Amino acid sequence: SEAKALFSVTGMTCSACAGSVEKAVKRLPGIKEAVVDVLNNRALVMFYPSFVNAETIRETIEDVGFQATLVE
Ligand code: 9UX
Repeated sequence: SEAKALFSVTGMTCSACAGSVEKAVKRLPGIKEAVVDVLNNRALVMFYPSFVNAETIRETIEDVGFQATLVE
């Protein structure tokens, strides 16, 4: 089954920032979809919990250079 995580991501100031976050998250194993909304500072990720978890996704976003917190 799949799970969904919504993150608040601060520091993204242009659409290329959002693209970098999407690309990094999608490189992780077990990601079904990642959509990053630069205007609302949100990243929505659908994933398979057998392969990856929300904390790993959050750390991946931070590795790109943005602060990320799990919203729900
Ligand atoms: Mo846009 Mo984001 O020029 O780090 S890519 S601000």
